[in-house]
Amino acid sequence: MKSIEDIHLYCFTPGSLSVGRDPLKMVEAEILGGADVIQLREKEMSKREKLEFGLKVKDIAHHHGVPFIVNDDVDLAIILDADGVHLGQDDIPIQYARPLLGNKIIGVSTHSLGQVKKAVEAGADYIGFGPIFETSTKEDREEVVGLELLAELKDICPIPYVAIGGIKKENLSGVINAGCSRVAVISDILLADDIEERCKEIKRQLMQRH
Ligand code: 3NM
Repeated sequence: MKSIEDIHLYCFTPGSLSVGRDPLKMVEAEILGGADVIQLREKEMSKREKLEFGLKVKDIAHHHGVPFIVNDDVDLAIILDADGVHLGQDDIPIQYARPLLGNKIIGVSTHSLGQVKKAVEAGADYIGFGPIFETSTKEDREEVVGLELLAELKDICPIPYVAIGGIKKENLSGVINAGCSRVAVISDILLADDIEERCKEIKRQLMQRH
């Protein structure tokens, strides 16, 4: 199984972006294209639907040796025996999640250097940092943090950090030039005609400069 250090291309279940395609096939295409982790991120499913769908996603991810992470829901992460959970700033604080999750992976979304520092101190295993660029994927999105702030993380963040928000094949070089070879991408990958190929193109760029 890949570890957190191996995470360069961070991918997601499609949510509303499946638009008629089979969501499990989309996840498999991401993995075949080089996704290093899959996050269950389904804003429109009930908890029960997420549970049933999550079991199938976990099977596919684990079949390929890829970790499976649950967004937001600590309880679902435990029930699904996921490899970890990803917590937003409004979710259960890491201090409460850690005793329940033991040594499972805990990732935290951050939108400022202050939030990064706090998440590291609280014992996060990795950080999501964004939005790097404008994005319409997230409804309650924060102010764009930009590439300059991203570049500052290199010296101050002792754990792996993943850039997120508006990252596309076309603007990826800016992220890499800011010293970051770990990215989380939703729409550019899940709306691509050929998901596997888009992942491969992004992964190739990330690994070239890593
Ligand atoms: N979190 P896309 S931005 C899920 O800033 C998410 O923490 C963000 O989607 C953050 O790749 C974002 O389509 C949306 O822009 C990312």
